[in-house]
Amino acid sequence: MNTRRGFLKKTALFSSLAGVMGVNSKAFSATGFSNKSNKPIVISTWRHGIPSNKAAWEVLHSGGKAIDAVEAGVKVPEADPKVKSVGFGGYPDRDGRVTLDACIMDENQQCGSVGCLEHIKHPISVARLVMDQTPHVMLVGKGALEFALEKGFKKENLLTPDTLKEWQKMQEEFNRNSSIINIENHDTIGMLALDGNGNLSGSCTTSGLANKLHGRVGDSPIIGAGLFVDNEIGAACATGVGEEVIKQAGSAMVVELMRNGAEPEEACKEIVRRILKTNNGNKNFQVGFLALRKDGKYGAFSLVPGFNYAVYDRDGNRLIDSPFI
Ligand code: SD4
Repeated sequence: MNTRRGFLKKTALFSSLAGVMGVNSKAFSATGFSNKSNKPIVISTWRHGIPSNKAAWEVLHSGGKAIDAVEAGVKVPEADPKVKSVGFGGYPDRDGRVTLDACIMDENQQCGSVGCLEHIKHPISVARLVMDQTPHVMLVGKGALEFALEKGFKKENLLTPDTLKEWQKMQEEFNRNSSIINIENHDTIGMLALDGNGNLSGSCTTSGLANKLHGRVGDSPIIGAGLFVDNEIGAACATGVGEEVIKQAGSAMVVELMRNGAEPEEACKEIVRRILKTNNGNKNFQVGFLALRKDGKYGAFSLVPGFNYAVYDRDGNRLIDSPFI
């Protein structure tokens, strides 16, 4: 019975059952989800989340901190040339340059970020140093590169022969005046972790939209858009067309909705709905959100089918298809 009366009836039934079973009803949320935390846990976007989660889990399982787990986790696809939308081997911009965006955020709401960074394989570790060793949050372009080199990172060519070949083929398809994102072509990794001490952290790293204008920065390095962590409430990250995510302050809003009582999936769905609305119901692109609540409950939602995410908790590491509109 899907009425208020039905809800009240179910609530009453639950309360009396809890009483009979000697269960403390305060141990359950309004949705019946146990407040006992599902921790540690790490979740991340797309199929390459599986090996990334594995690296993060090693940190979490040995008692490490969420912030170290989310850095170690996303370094896996950053170094993998087969992952064409993150780090080394990522698709270049319209001018053939690989420019990377990344950010990281910890349980104290400390954060660091780099935008349009070239020649550095692990932008997430540069973002971590911006957080740990500077009074700033964000460094971009030449300044970010200079900072990385100063900190001992190696300057590398990130464009692999394989990616170059694909990019050259893409040029025939793309209109040179716009950066179109193909629905299958966005594999940003966003990762959220809750450690054994109950602390949350997140990371996000990408080469962004293939064929973007040089200098374009997406949502992924923007705190509140591509990633947001509030250790009292939960964390969220985004994937897909970054411009749409930025316009909604997507990840911060997902966390805010959870603060106001929305379930993780429901919170993600609401922001996807807002994006759909501002696009007048047009669905020829993809956006997806992933959320992890303080108690370890997680959820996701995307605009169109195809988005999946990896979850590693005490039940193992698995890939889950996201619901969509
Ligand atoms: C961006 N959000 O730069 C990224 C694109 C992406 O999975 O690959 N998302 O807009």
